[in-house]
Amino acid sequence: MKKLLMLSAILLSTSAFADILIDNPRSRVSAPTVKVGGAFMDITNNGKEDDVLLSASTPRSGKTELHNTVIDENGVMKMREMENGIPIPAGETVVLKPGSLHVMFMDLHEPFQLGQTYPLTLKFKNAGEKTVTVNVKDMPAPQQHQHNMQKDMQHDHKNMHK
Ligand SMILES: [Cu+2]
Repeated sequence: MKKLLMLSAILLSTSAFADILIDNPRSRVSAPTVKVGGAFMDITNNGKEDDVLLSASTPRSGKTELHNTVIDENGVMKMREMENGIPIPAGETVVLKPGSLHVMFMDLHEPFQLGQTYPLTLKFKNAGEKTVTVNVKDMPAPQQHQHNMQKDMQHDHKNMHK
C-alpha cells in the first residue's frame, strides 16, 4: 500500500516540472533568551502549475510552522498558522516578510547570531524538497516610528513650559 502511494506520488511529480526559485532567504538576529524566530524570502513559481509550500524544517528548531500575520476585528496583530500551506501560484512571486507570511520557528535551540547561516528545507507539493541557506541579518524592527513619537511628545512638553 505504501509502495503504491509512493509510485503515484512519483508519477504525479514527473508531470509537474514546477520551477521554484527562492530568493534572499534571511532571518533576523534574535535576543539571547528568545526561543522563537522567523525566516523570510521571495518564492517564485516559474512553472506552469500552481504549487504549495507545505512545510519547512531546520536542525536549528525543534518545531517549525508556516504563519501569516493578520489583524483581527479589534485591530490586534495576530499570527495564524497556514495549516494547508502557503499557495505559490504559477507565474507569481510570493513574498515572505515581517508582518506578513513567514516561516516561524517555535523552538530555537540557540538564538540566531549576526552573520550566521543555516540550512532550511522547504517542502513543496509539486516541486518536492528544496534546501536553501538562510543568512542571519541585522533586520531593523519597525519601531522607529514609536521612538519618533516619543521624542515629539517630549518636544511638545518642553514647548508648553516656555
Ligand atoms: Cu509567526
